Amino acid sequence: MKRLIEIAALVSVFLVIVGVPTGVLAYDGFLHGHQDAREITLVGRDSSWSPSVIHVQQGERIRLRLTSGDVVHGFALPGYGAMTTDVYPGRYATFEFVADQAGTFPFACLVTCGLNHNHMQGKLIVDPAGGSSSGGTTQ
Ligand SMILES: [Cu+2]
Repeated sequence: MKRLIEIAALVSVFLVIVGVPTGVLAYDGFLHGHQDAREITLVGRDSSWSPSVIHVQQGERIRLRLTSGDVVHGFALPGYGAMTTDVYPGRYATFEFVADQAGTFPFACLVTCGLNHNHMQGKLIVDPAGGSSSGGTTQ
């Protein structure tokens, strides 16, 4: 009987030592990791962004890749935290975030890049979870 209690105690300890970290990691992966981010590339050129309108679904993990096709631009998406960066030709700046807020969020260039710089704007449209959407990106 004593031996049976020892075995049960060992099994219990084993389950706690292995099971708890495994469960925590699995839960964390479920929340953050397993779903790969949807990658969207934005190109700044001739004082405009392509695409200028980005449609995503609320809850999607998004990886924005920003580059320039001509001169140095800047990028700001104020609706999603402090997403600002310079955007250089031939390089990629990357932001990864979860589109957790539904709505329309303007983005713009922050560097005076040409005569039409003030028009270098676009918008991120986050469709509410469960709502209908055409999906994808549009010009
Ligand atoms: Cu600009």
